[in-house]
Amino acid sequence: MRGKGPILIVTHDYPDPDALAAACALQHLILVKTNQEATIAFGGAVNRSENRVMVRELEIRFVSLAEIDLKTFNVICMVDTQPGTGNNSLPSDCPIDLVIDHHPLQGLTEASRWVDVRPDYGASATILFEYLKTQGGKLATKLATILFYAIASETQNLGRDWNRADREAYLSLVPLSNNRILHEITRPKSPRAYFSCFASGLRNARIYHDLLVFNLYDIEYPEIVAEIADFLLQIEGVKIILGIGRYGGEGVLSMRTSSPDLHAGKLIQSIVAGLGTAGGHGMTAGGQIRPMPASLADQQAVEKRLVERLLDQLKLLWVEPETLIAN
Ligand SMILES: [Mn+2]
Repeated sequence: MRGKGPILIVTHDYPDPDALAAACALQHLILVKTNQEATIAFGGAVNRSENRVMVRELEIRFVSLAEIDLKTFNVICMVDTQPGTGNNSLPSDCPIDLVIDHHPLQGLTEASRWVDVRPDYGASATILFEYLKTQGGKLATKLATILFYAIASETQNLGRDWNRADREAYLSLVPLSNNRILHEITRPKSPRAYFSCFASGLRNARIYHDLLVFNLYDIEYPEIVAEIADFLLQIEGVKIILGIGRYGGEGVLSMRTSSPDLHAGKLIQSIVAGLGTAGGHGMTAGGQIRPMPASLADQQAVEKRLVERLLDQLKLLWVEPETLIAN
């Protein structure tokens, strides 16, 4: 990259802490090695309260992908996502120079010059941590805190989809991180509208055997589906969650399971086939339905189709669902 001119780092839309941390770490590495300030960009926004505090407290700088002219960049990097996955807003014909990710390898990625995809890793932040470690030098507190929070939140403190490298990175980052900021990030204040959305998720939740499905219909921001899915996985007797919402004319799907053998990433791909894009890891996955119809009845029809496919994949018979809480 040295001497090539302006560098862009793209991550997935509505980035989570892992995507932001991987982008910041790559930006730092590029600065140290080439003395150039790379630009971080993505589609959508950062909405989840925890992530907003993280961006503010750790001074993460980024721009909206919609507002930049791609032609002004000579080098394009991608982290925590890959070309053609459907969860980033880079045009699919845009050549990518570097891809670093921990999701399963995509065919289009292989055209890039630097490809480092490690699906066995719990976090993209762990991969970038290894790059920084190899370069030597001390990690500044802010960057260490960003990386630590990314690994902690992505793996739920080494509880899901983690490997030995994640554990090593996590442990070496503990003494370097700012614990006051970490506390502020993990205990953020949220607007009242967030709690209404939670309440509608709880009221809507229906249980088929050990599968729980909830539909939030039109939502104010897409990240809320994954957050409620994480929360509902704590219900006794529930092994798998499918969360649904609608945002910007698209369906937002989130899948969570407490049994990695079910492989959420493969399951969600099989139920979304022909309706949109999806992917993920053993215990967490996400997807997009394109388009998601606007009327309530049509959204319910899409949901019914997804549930039927999912029950089929899980080899479960159709049953009348039970509601989670009495209405
Ligand atoms: Mn990630």
